Amino acid sequence: MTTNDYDRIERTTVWSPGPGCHGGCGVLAYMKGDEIIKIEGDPCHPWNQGRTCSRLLAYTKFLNHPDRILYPLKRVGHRGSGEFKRISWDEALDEIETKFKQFRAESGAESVIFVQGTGRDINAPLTFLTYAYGSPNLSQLGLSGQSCYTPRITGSCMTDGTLTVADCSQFFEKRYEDPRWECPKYIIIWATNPTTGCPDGFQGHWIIDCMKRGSNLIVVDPRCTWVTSRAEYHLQCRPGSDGAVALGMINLILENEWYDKEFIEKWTLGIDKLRERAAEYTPERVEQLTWIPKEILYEATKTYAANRPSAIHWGMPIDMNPEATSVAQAISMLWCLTGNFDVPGGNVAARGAFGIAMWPINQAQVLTEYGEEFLAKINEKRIGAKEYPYVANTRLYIQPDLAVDQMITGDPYKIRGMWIQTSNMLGGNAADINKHHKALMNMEYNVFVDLFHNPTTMAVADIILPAACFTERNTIRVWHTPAQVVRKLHEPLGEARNDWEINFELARRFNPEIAKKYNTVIDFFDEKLKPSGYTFQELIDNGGWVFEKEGVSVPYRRYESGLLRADGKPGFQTPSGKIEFYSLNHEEWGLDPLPWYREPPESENVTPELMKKYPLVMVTGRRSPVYFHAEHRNIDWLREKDPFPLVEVNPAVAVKLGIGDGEWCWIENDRGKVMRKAKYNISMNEKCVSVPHGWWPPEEEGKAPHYYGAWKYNCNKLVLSQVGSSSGYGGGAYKTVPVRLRKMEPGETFDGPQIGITE
Ligand SMILES: Nc1nc2c(c(=O)[nH]1)N[C@H]1C(S)=C(S)[C@@H](COP(=O)(O)OP(=O)(O)OC[C@H]3O[C@@H](n4cnc5c(=O)[nH]c(N)nc54)[C@H](O)[C@@H]3O)O[C@H]1N2
Ligand SMILES: Nc1nc2c(c(=O)[nH]1)N[C@H]1C(S)=C(S)[C@@H](COP(=O)(O)OP(=O)(O)OC[C@H]3O[C@@H](n4cnc5c(=O)[nH]c(N)nc54)[C@H](O)[C@@H]3O)O[C@H]1N2
Ligand code: SF4
Ligand SMILES: [Mo]
Repeated sequence: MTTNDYDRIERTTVWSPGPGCHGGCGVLAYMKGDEIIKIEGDPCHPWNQGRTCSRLLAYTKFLNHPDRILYPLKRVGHRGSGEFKRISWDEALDEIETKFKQFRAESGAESVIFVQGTGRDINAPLTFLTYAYGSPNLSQLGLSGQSCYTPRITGSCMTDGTLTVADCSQFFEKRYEDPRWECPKYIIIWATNPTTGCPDGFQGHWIIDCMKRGSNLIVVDPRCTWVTSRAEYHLQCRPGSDGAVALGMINLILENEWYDKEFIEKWTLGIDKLRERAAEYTPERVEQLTWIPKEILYEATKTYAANRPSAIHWGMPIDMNPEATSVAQAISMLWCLTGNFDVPGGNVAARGAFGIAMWPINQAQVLTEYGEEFLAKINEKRIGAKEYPYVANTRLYIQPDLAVDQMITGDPYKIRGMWIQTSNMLGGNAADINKHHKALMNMEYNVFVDLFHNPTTMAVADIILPAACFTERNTIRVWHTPAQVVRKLHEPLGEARNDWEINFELARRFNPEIAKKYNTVIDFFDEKLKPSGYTFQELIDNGGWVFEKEGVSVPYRRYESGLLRADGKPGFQTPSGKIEFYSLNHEEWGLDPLPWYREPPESENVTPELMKKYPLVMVTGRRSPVYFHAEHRNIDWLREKDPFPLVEVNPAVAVKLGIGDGEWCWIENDRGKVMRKAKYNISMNEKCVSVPHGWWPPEEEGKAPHYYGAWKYNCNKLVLSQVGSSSGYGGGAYKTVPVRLRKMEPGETFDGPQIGITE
């Protein structure tokens, strides 16, 4: 590219449509007129310091893709026919308004469920719309057990009252140069592959930056990855056994007195009860449960505890553990026991810049944002609030497994309409896609907001609104810091619109109070940004981002100054104000106050007969660097790097089954079968196979009954749904699926019924 190819470079930041991400990178857009020629990471932005992922680099391919939906569409044939016609925005919004108002008048606002996928820039606009309409049912429907992020957030809050993250200096503008920061001596990378995605507002490359500055690694992962190959200790655990790993480590720390006595005496509650519980997790028992040799667990635990400061960075498979909130509770105790809470180089409390909460992630924020009366009101009808204490008392999501049942049975009340924005349940998100298909078919009216067709829109959409890509839209971000803007660089293609603007317009129609309060969505952003001292436009003029200088989002030891509690008192946001090794919330809610380990619902220890029939543990959903979930298979630059739906298998296992490297084979269990291409991987545990999720090749037939091959390749067909923690959050069994592999005979193809295989 020469300087003649572009006429200017624009600076912005990224979140969501395009790379598809949890966001954060600073971005340089090389532009000519209204066209983006090329995109790069911004070297001046403290978050990514110039680095970025392949999906952002392929952005122009995504933005200009010929299959993008650019106009509102209305289904004209039967569901699954693939027949849609273009309609105007006015027609689309009028129709949605009329239908949803009718449902509200006839059946109550709870008869509409509002659905999102993962944390793209959607939590805030969706919360805004859901409560403007008046429904209590805000959801990540499909995500069995609400098994992403929420269990970690809510479970760890029981211990220390907050969400913490490994301290890689991300809360300081000068990053590694800031004198307040210290490099962690060890980082435990637990159930995450940070260099592949940048989940939960954390860029994986920060780990490498810390390694360059001296951090050593301990990795807890059944698989070998880039980080395990550089780790001092690789704890190769049995999938789903992290609770036992954590309790085993707690036991070692307490037995050997590797803890921080002074801190524990002053700031914590329940150490003796914890000691008693942890003693049940002897090294021998833990080795049996986790497959980790006890000597290695001993050495790794001692190393973590003896080297301060050290940090733990954790990932989503923890949320998919059985009893996941309890696992999160246990792991969070490790940083509390070892004096690594909110200290330089430890686990720091993660707060939105300037304390701004765009959407509440814990009870304190729910109450500050909405108040007790609101919470009591939505809990009357919120799905799962009566059954599950965490649903009622922590975050605002409903319990997704109960919701899908209710969509089918109508019990205790009928669900009539769905608003689905950033979610592709049948293409990669939901466990047991047959059941979700049935539930969605049962709805009277399904509205989607998306950029492309996918198996779910094809199968069940009645209306689709076209969403804008990130350079076509304005938004703000405080996850976690700095506070920053994503700004519109050019007009949207066709008639695509910013999710925020779509939701804002409908919110005004559903709720006149909103219409009175804000004229535009920018008014809302300005209100949210007030604590920063900037308006939306001023923040753009200031370069696009701002760090809080001192205050709630600035580490360290904020428990001493009262910054961690809503009432401003020193201590922690727990009922006792202390770190609780024995949870008083749990005691009140009738849950076990101490952490405990539960087996996966199907495993060698609980269903040995089933394991004889299906001897391999299928661990689904390891992330691909070139795809975000079920997106991007249609981007040729990305697809060529990872072209096929794979099953990674140890050659010793595959050879015995007669399956050659690169050959297609079947993965099956009692719930069905899917096709995959075998990839030999000598580092795979012989008892496990790794199967990436989200596969529906867009080049295959989209109409019923094919749905882009979702029923052929989507491993989630084999995943059990309806399992969960006693808390209500966590426990989706996506990582612990008993299966067998079978050679595909010549001429054999996918001939089974594509839908309803288990019906
Ligand atoms: N490129 C890309 N990035 C993404 C995504 C994407 O689809 N693509 N998705 C985003 C989303 S929503 C999420 S939730 C995050 C997820 O990202 P992470 O939380 O980092 O999870 P993964 O990258 O899936 O890495 C999980 C690692 O945990 C291991 N693992 C599997 N089961 C277990 C287990 O039971 N115990 C332990 N200890 N380890 C286990 C896997 O082998 C894998 O190496 O990534 C986000 N970022
Ligand atoms: N087997 C298995 N399944 C899994 C997982 C696993 O580990 N194993 N991981 C699970 C996890 S952790 C998660 S979070 C879920 C995620 O699941 P989802 O978040 O549902 O991800 P996708 O399936 O890619 O569907 C996202 C849809 O949103 C659209 N989209 C993308 N960005 C935007 C936007 O900004 N606006 C709008 N309106 N639409 C947009 C995309 O085009 C796509 O159709 O998947 C889960 N599925
Ligand atoms: S996925 Fe991560 S690296 Fe890629 S653009 Fe988004 S924030 Fe940046
Ligand atoms: Mo996720």
